[in-house]
Amino acid sequence: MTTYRPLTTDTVEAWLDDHPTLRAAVPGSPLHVREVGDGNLNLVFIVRDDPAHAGLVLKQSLPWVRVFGEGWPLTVERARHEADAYAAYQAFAGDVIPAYHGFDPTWYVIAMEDLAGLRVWRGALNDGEVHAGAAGALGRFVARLAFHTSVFGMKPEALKRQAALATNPELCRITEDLVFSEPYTVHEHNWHHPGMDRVVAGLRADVAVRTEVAALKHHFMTTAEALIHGDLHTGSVMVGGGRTVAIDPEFAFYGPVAYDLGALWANAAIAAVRAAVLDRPADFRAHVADILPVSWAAFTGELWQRWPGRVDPFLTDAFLERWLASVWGDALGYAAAKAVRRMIGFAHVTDIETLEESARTVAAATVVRIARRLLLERDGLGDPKAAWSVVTEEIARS
Ligand code: SR1
Ligand code: MG
Repeated sequence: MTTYRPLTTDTVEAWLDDHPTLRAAVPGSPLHVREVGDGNLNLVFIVRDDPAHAGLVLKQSLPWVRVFGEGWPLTVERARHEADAYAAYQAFAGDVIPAYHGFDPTWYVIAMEDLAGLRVWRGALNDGEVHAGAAGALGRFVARLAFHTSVFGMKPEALKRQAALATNPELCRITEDLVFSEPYTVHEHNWHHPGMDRVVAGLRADVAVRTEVAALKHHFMTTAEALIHGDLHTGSVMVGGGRTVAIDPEFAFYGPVAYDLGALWANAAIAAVRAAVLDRPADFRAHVADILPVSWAAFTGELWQRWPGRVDPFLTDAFLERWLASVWGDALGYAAAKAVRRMIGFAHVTDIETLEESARTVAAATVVRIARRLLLERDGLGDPKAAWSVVTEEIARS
């Protein structure tokens, strides 16, 4: 089997027969193979000897966008970027990434840990589950990648070589278009609930909003700080049994660290709006409200902890203070852009789309109001309390 073809549940076992090291992890036959990919892009197979026990996960990129079909071609190279990101993150991320077992560059298949017993965080939040350690683990994860893949923790020559290999133009282009440009224009990819027509028209006509988003897009396209995850929303995180795992780093590239935090915070705000609509209990709403402050405290705390080990002592403590302040403001901006795209762009989220029809428009409009204020007021939002008060105020208004 030497040429690329999309795998199926029927061909996975034969593929594994050609990969003896991986086959040793699931030696039985016939294997139990389920395709469980629920993201926008790829095939994901859970392969087990015994359906009740963890086996192996195989993830394969398709030469198109899965949820759109062959009419939207997309390079299969994204699987290599994901594999390379896992390989780089292994050195410092501990069990906050899945155990990585290797990459087949012909079939564009990544082999990794079967996270049996864990579930996607978005679904857990949708169901009102509390996973107390998740926000802290993710804040520390972003800090670690911000340190260990950047000039903070790498020699400049090695960093530049790694950054060159991590150039990920096709996936960056998706973000540049789907997150930053398209939601603010009339584009065939976009859709929204009919009750949102006025909100959407107002946002698109708002020159101040467009200028802020243009500045964020420019920042995203020109800032090469660290090997960021690139798509760290709650659908790219698995939780359970006290463990938090960041998955799906196929959008990884040398980009702005603030983008990963912004992705997380956008989805925290969206989860908060859902929780309010569903009148979830106070402890769950407090848990969602903690995601931003807890992840930010974990992020800054972890960076300060690693800071004495930085490669270049010319970068002073005062510099780190200044850099963190810029990350804070940029992350709020990215959170706003990421929230808007999930309400009026191509890829929406189940947090909102599984609400009752009548609640969806109100919820989506609330998210857009939150995002607009974060975008335009972020210079005056100096700390997590101030930032989250925008979320609670707009929820109270809806
Ligand atoms: C065409 S891909 C749409 C979205 O799915 C991924 O999860 C990324 O967020 C991307 O923007
Ligand atoms: Mg993904």
